[in-house]
Amino acid sequence: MKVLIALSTVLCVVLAKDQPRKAIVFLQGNAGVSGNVTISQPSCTEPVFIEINVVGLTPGKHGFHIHEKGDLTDGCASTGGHYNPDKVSHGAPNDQVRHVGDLGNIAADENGIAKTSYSDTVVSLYGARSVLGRAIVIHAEVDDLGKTNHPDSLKTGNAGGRVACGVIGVLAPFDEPDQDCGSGQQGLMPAALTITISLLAALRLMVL
Ligand SMILES: *[C@@H]1O[C@H](CO)[C@@H](O)[C@H](O)[C@H]1NC(C)=O
Ligand SMILES: [Cu+2]
Ligand SMILES: [Zn+2]
Repeated sequence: MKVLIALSTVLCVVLAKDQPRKAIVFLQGNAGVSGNVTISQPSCTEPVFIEINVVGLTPGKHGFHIHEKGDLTDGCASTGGHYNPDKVSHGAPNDQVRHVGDLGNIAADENGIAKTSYSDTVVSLYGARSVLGRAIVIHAEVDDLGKTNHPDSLKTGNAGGRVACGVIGVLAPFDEPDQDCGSGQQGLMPAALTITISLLAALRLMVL
């Protein structure tokens, strides 16, 4: 069993051949909120590390999401809904069921500053589900994480208006092809993925 796990991991790493990626988000809004977010990922098989620096917020929690479009034509209003390629319900960052873009809340102190960092295993800078080119949006209110009876709870977390946003752009330029951990489309990747997924499925069956 350990051999199988090792094999499937090696297969993914070898075929992915990825370099580290790093993204920058320059946050702006009409409400005096500004700041930046960096998203770093050492390889396609490792979690992203998100570093957040925001000023000008009202004290307390604010919904913090990745929205599907990097379109700021109409300010934060034109960034679309939460990035949700799986078409599932809104949730908390640690929930099994969540939008890819569901990063929960950031908390501003009494001076309106939110400075924090954490890892996330769902967001990725690689492949078909990469968040590069999409947007980060900060909301006026707290994201209820899909846990209240409000009609919007399982759609948006009822986090209110959009006070700042920015496009997720490339910070560390990379030039390797955009091979994918999860749904490759070219060359060896589909075969490798099928093998990896079959191995993992077999492991699941053995465990159950
Ligand atoms: C993000 O903002 C912080 C605080 O203003 C600043 O120190 C940092 O250099 C910024 N990061 C980038 C990558 O611009
Ligand atoms: Cu949002
Ligand atoms: Zn959501």
